[in-house]
Amino acid sequence: MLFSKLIQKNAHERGSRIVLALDVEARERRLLLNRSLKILRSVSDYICAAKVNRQLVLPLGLYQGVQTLVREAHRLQVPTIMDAKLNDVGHTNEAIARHYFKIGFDAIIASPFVGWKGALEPVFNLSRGMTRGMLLLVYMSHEGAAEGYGQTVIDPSTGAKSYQFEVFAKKALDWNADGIVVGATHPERITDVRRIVGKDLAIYSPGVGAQGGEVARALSSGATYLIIGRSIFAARDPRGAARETCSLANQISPI
Ligand code: NUP
Repeated sequence: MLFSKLIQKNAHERGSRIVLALDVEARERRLLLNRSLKILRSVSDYICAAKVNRQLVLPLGLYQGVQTLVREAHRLQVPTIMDAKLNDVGHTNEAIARHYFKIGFDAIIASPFVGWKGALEPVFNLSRGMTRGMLLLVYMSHEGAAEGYGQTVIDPSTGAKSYQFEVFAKKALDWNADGIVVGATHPERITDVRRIVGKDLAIYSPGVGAQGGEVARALSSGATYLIIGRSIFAARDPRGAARETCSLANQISPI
């Protein structure tokens, strides 16, 4: 099943638009793996996917470390996203993506700054061949995102001016991405991007809670899924926090 359909199906079945960001920390490897597994199991009813980034891959290792987590997520019927923010030349992007797909990740996040030819094209081809998903960063959640994603750029062939994020949103359509990432801390950018991509492309929005973004603003601006880490996993009761966020999201935008 296409990744976009897989996550949509799961979101409907669980009644949740929350993608859990598992950025857990611990002083040693075994503890880190156990803590991550515990959080994943405790909130799995209230999430539509789980996301891992290199903060976890580095201390745990991929094979046998993160792989254990991905297998457990799949046992719980939770799709997994690798937040690799791929941004190298094609052959290394492809080799990196192959490792992530090999251990079972259902989708990978990439940075569109590197472009298509000789950079992301091989990864998109690989993902299509393996029926996995590709998500593209379109406007990040941090303050400095404006320095790159908010720049005014000039199309070299037509001379037309636009914002960098507008170009990326259009590329996501051209490249047939399975979803895009736009920060919840910039709800007006979510609205702009939604206008460009139409209603069908999923917008994944990180930055709710710990980074200051709001569930209601992000969803009413057009976000499809919310990527949430610390305000769930670092809560005293992660399951309760996930349940509450889920029901708040459903009040704003029922799934
Ligand atoms: O623009 C982005 N902002 C962001 O925070 C793109 C991301 N992928 N993320 C990720 O979302 C970040 O790496 C982290 O895993 C998660 C947000 O976590 P939190 O702020 O909810 O704890």
